[in-house]
Amino acid sequence: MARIYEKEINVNNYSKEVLLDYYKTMVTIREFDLNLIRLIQEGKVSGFYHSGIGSEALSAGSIRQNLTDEDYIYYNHRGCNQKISKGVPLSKLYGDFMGTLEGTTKGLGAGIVHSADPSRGVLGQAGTIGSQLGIGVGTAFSSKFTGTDQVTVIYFGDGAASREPLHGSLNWAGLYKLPVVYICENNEYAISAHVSETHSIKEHIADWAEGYGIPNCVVDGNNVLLMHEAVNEAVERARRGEGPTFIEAQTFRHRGHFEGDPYDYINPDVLKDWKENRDPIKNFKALLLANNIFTENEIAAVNEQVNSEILEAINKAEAGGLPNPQRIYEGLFA
Ligand SMILES: Cc1ncc(C[n+]2csc(CCOP(=O)(O)OP(=O)(O)O)c2C)c(N)n1
Repeated sequence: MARIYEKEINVNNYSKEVLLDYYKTMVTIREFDLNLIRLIQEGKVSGFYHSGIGSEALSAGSIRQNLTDEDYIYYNHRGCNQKISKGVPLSKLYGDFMGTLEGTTKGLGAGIVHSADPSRGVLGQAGTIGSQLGIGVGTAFSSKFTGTDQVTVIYFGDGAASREPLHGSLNWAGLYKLPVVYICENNEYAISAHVSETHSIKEHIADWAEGYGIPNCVVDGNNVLLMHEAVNEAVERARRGEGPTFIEAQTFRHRGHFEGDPYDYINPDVLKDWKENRDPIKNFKALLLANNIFTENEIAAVNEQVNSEILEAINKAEAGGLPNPQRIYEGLFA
């Protein structure tokens, strides 16, 4: 049975600089998302968008202080949270949504799931949910056999974890002790299907890892410091060559599966509880204020700075301009 990850955390053991970085990253993720939704509503961005609001701590905590540009991540389809945490410039992400030359695909457009930034180890997702579980084992293999200390982190949802690619991936990573950290973003729903309707395992998704001999745990994914600690142990373990770890991070979506989903299959009291009592940013801000690490004024200044960086990024993305038709032939090999 998966271990519940618990640890006494003393916020004073973290430097103010690091705490600021966590707070700013989470606020940036949320404001990026809210502004993207605004752009969709204004008709400036089209296509599906899967909001990551409510799960900011999961990405910021796992990535910011644990991974370098050399480490690889495969994000999930709510993955702007992860791309922002890994340092992909906001203008490039907006550019991909707008289809402008500023985007990582330089005008081909990408929406949420087809962007990549190899210079920061962001290698993409895959067309179908869970496919990144197989591809991630490939990069971990390359790191192991070329003798680097790079770690591959694979993000996927509870729905993706109900598919077969998880098992092939766990088997291979367990067999070869590959430097992989599996992070299952368990927000309880795959579109409208509750996790109890998609998994034969009745306790925790992390229990799947048990059969493959892979250490595993269940962690509160909305607690940014706890998330950092759990992933730190897993990353260090992978760097020492001791193999993969499976982390099930519990969280909840504040919005529907995609923008436009009425989200009427959720119990409103449950949603209210997550928003009011388990919001990762609200709780982290309260912790910082209660410990006199930041003042209200300092927090307000960070929020203001984030807002101006977001607007600057949107302007830069728009100014990138649309590509000419010749663009589709660039990078074409056959
Ligand atoms: C193989 C495959 N089946 C179905 C889909 C359509 N689809 C996209 S997201 C999604 C739900 C995924 O749920 P989960 O993995 O829990 O992630 P969440 O949306 O909750 O973050 C589905 C069914 C797909 N992209 N690929």
